[in-house]
Formats: sequence, structure tokens, C-alpha cells
Amino acid sequence: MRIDVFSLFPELFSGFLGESILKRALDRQLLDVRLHNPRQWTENKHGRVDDRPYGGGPGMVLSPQPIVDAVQAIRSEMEQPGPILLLSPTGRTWNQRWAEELATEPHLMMLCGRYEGFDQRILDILQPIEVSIGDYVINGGEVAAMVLIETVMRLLPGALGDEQSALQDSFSSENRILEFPQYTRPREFRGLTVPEVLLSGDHPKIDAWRRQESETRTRQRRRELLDE
Ligand code: 6GU
Repeated sequence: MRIDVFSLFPELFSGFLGESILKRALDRQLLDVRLHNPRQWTENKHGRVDDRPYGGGPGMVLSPQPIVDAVQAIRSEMEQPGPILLLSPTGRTWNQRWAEELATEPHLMMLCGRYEGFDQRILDILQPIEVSIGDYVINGGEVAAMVLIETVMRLLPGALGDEQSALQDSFSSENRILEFPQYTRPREFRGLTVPEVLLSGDHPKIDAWRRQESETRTRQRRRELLDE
């Protein structure tokens, strides 16, 4: 999968892409993330990419020209350009099901905003799909784009060491309940012991215990998931 990310702060992505599972996926070429700074496309003689809002009010609005030109330049190089996702708190809320759908796309584009938002004509022209990561506000779309990249990349075949682990996760389409508690050594830590059943070696019994724990947790914390 190829992902083109448009951000005024592409450096925010370097630590994120340079470590752990993402680094491995990039090294193995399961994933190709390309960062673009719309500032490179601005025709403003002072290099500006934003301006004050018409009608007044606080903050700055991203100007249409640099972003529309940047996105269209990259799309024009591609045979089958994929969907354009625009990260914004006004979008539809991101979830695992949506990630599973997008994980089948060969190409995605992600537009990150800062300041008060995007000039509406960016949306009118590019017709992006607006995505929010939840009901709270963060400073810009970059962290949200990282959330999308991680959710989708872990669903790519071969991206995780153990193919089963993505299926077992909370919220996967195989498993729409919360994960059971996990334990590792030592058997006793600060007076707290590992549940006996996990030491028993009786796998049908262990599976039953884990199912029960998942259900109890889900009922207590996220009742609405059981109703779905
Ligand atoms: Cl995508 N962007 C911003 N700035 N805030 C958010 C968000 C996105 N999703 C939730 N809050």
C-alpha cells in the first residue's frame, strides 16, 4: 500500500515511521509512505500557506492554492489514485471496521490541517472523505493521520509477526469485544498471583476462562459493543 501524506510539519512523522513495526513494514516494502509539504507548492511570494478568515474571527485558514495544487500534482502522476482522506474533527469517526475497508486499497491520500481549518473550496474541489479520530480536539491532523496509518498498516498481510494477533485484537471483525487480561512471569509479583487456570495447561479451560473475562470486561466497560 502507498500512502501520500500532506502536512505542513512532515518532520512530525520521522520518529513515528522510523521505529518498530512501521519501520519494519517500510523496510519490507509492504508500505510506502510519502510525505509532501504543501508549502513547496505555494505561489505566495512570502511562502504563505494560510490567511485570515473572511468574515473575521480568530486563527488562520489554510489557503486553497497550495493544497489543491499539491494534491493534484501527486494524483496526476498516478494511474489509479485512491481515496483522499481529510483529517478533521468534523469528520465521520474512525473505527476498526472502516480501517478494514481501507486496508484493501492500494493507495490512500491523507490531508493534515492545522490552524482553524481548510478553506471550504479545498473540500469542494478535492471532495475528500473527512475523518475524525474521536470527540475531542487536537492541534492538527498529523497525530490523527498517524492513528489512521497504524490502524491500517497492521491489517496488511505480513505486517505483524504473528498473523493471528490482528484477528484477536479488541474490535477486529472476528472479535468485537474487549481483549482478556494477559500475564507473564513471575507467577507472583508484589503479592499478586497469576490466575491458576493459566498455569493448568488445560487449553479448552483456558479458552473458556478468556472468553468469560472478555465478556465480563466488555459488559462492565463497553455494554454497547455487546448489543451490536
Ligand atoms: Cl482528525 N483533527 C483535529 N484537529 N482534531 C481532532 C481530529 C482530527 N479528530 C478528533 N479530533
